[in-house]
Amino acid sequence: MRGWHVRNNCFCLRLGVTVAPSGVRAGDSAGPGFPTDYRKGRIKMSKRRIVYEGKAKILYEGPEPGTLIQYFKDDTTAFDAQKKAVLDGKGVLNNRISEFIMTQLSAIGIPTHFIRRLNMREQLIRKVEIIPLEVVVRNIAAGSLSTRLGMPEGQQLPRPLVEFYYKSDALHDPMVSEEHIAAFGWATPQEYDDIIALALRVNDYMSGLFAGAGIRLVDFKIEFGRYFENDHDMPRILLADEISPDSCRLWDYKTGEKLDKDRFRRDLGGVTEAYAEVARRLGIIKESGDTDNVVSFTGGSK
Ligand code: ADP
Ligand code: AIR
Ligand code: ASP
Repeated sequence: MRGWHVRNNCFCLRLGVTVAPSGVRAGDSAGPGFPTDYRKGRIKMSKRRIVYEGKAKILYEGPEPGTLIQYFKDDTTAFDAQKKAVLDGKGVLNNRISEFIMTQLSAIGIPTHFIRRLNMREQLIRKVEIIPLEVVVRNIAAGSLSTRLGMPEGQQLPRPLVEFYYKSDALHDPMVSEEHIAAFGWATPQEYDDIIALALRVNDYMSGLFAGAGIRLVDFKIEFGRYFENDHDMPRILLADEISPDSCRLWDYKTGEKLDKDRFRRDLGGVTEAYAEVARRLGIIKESGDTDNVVSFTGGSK
């Protein structure tokens, strides 16, 4: 098995940019105030309008109507942001991993918000009206399901389970049923059916994708939104947000080692290194043999 542990407290990845141990990242059109011209969008970074800043990402106004730029931060939170850290390079990895997975899903006909990656931390996406539901698909008992039902972590579930949580940090994302979704109009019955069908297809495809990389897809969370192509048409449901080790539970097939955000939630250390291992196994980045175009993460990744 390929090891993924940090060697000498520093390991290197070919990501195409250089990341300094902290602070400004070369080749990385960082946050606001960075006067970079987009070839296509012609938006000066310093003039971009922030539409929304969340815990892990920033959404900027996009270059064309109906688009947004999704910026992946290094910020990491858990337990409704009670626990916080900045993990050097995490945003770069999540941007690349989410791009990779969304592209693969599009290729099998799952409609997604992803248009194209702009740089190491940003991607152009279609702006959607987010359906206020976190859709969780589970293959193996873990996390809140294990706590709620007293089921040991690691127990295979008889079939994939789809669960819904109402997106509200203030209410701690409570679990809801089809009844709540219909009664409160969060999704129409047709949208509800479409979301379940899409979520199961995403699970099917991703389970195979990760299995091929020696990784067990335990569970994951996805979000959907309504995309209005033009004012008169019915909206289309698109897969939105991100798919990354922040939103999935990923266990090494052989060792059971966690390669996802639980490393942060449970203080296991080596968070960014685990995300990098996922990217490496998916073939997104290569183990570096040379020294050019190298991202170097040094320490402090917990
Ligand atoms: P949070 O809002 O939970 O702090 P993030 O920091 O990940 O989470 O912020 C990203 C926000 O962008 C999320 O609230 C998500 O619902 C929203 N979002 C994701 N994709 C799109 C999209 N294509 N259009 C509009 N909003 C989106
Ligand atoms: N998740 C839920 N809210 C935010 C995220 N990222 C993801 C977790 C896990 C799945 O949803 O990362 O993969 C189920 O989480 P839980 O806590 O309900 O067991
Ligand atoms: N991201 C959410 C939070 O910050 C939940 C989690 O992933 O644990 O609370």
